[in-house]
Amino acid sequence: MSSRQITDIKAREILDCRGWPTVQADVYVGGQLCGRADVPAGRSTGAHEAHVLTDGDPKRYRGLGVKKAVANVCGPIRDALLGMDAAAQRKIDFTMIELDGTANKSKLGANAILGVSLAVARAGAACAGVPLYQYLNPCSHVLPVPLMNFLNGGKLTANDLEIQEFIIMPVGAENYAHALQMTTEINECLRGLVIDKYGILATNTGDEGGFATPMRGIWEPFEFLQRAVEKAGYKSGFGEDVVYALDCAATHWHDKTTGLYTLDGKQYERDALIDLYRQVAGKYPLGSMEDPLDEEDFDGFAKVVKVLPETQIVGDDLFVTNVDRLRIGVRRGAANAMLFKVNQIGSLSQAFDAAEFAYRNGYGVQVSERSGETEDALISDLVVTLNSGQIKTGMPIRGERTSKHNRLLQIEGELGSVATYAGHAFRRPR
Ligand code: 2PG
Ligand code: MG
Repeated sequence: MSSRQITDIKAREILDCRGWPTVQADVYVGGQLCGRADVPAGRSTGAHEAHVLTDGDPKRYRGLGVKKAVANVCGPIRDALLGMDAAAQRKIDFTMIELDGTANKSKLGANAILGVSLAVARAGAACAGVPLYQYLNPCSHVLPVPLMNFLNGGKLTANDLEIQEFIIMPVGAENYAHALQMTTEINECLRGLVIDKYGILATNTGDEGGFATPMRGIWEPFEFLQRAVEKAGYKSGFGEDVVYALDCAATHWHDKTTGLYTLDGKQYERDALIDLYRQVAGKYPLGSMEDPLDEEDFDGFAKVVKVLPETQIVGDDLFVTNVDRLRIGVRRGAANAMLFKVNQIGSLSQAFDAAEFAYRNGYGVQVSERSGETEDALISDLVVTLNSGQIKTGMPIRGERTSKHNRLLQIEGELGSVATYAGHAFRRPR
C-alpha cells in the first residue's frame, strides 16, 4: 500500500467574493487532511466553458447552490478515487473525466471535478513535502508580471464602459515586490485624478478591484492611466517602466445578429473596430490585448495579430483553456497567447495540456483569476509552475485578490536568488 493512498474525500459549499456558493474539496491521505482547494467562478464567461453544476432550486441562493456538485464529490467521485495514489494526478483527473462521460463535464459538474483535481495536487505536494509550484515543476523560477486592472467595466462593474479591463503592466519593475509597489503608487495617483474629475463616489471598485468610474469609450480611460503613470513618476513605453493592456471581453458587447460592436454609443463593423485598436496602439504602448473580438471570430483574431505586431493578442472566451479550440486557433493564426483559467476546462491536467500545446506552438500563456474568487491563492503557484511570465489577478486590494499577490511575494522569497522576474520578457520568459 502506497503511503500516498487517498483515504477520504470531502467537500462543502462555501461562498466566493460575490457571496455566491462554490465548491471546496478536501483530499485525505493516510487519514490526514492533505489537500484543500476552492473552485473559482466567472461572470463574463465564454460560451464554450465547462459546465458549472448549480442546484437550480430557487429556494436556496436563488438557484445558485452547489449541493449537487458537493454530493457528486462525496459520492461517485470519492468512490472512484479512494485508494488511488495522490501523486497520480493525470490518472485521477482522467478517471473523473471518464466517470462524468460528457464533453463539458455536465453530469458531475466541472466545479465538482476541478475542486478534487486541485485538492489532489495540493495533497501530492504535501506528501512530497514541497511547495505546490515546486512539486508540479522542479524548474519553477519565473515570477510573473502582474496585469493590473486599474479601471473596470463590462460585466464586472456597474458603469458604462464596455471594455472590461484597462490594465497597466509594471514590466520595468525589479521584482514582484517592486511591481506591487509601483502599482499601488500609480493607483493612488489615479485615485486623485478620478476624484478631481468625478468625485469620491467614482472611486468605488469593481469585481477585480479597479475603479468603477463613469468614464466612457476607450480613449478617456487611457488618458487617465497615462496621467496617473506620469504623476507617479513613471514612464510608459516598450522598454520603459510600464506598458498597457486591455481585456476587451468583446463577445459581451458584440451583437451576434447584426455582427456589430457597440462602443460608447457608436456601432462598429469588425474592421472598423480593429482600426480603432490600431489607433490606440499607435498612441499608447499596448503590450497585451485580450478578446478584442467576438469569441467565434477566429479569422478576426488572426487579423488583429497582423495589424498589431507589437501587441500580444490573448484568447480567453475564444479558447476557454481548451486544447481543441486552441488547435483551431493555431491553425488559423488566431491570437498568439492563451488565457489560462483552470475552471474553464475543469481539470488541472487538461489545463496543463492546453498550456503545453500553446508553448509548443509559440503561443504565450497568461494565467488568470476569475471575477468570482475565494481567498485560495492556488493560481499563484500555477503561474510559477508554468514559468508563464504573466498573471492577471486583479488589483492588490480585496482579500481574494491580495491573497494571490501575497502568495507570489512568499514564492519570490522562497525562491531567493533563483527567482527571475519576467519583466519586459513577459511573453517568452522561459
Ligand atoms: C475575464 C475574467 C477575469 P470572468 O474575462 O478575463 O478577469 O472575468 O472571470 O468573469 O470571466
Ligand atoms: Mg477575459
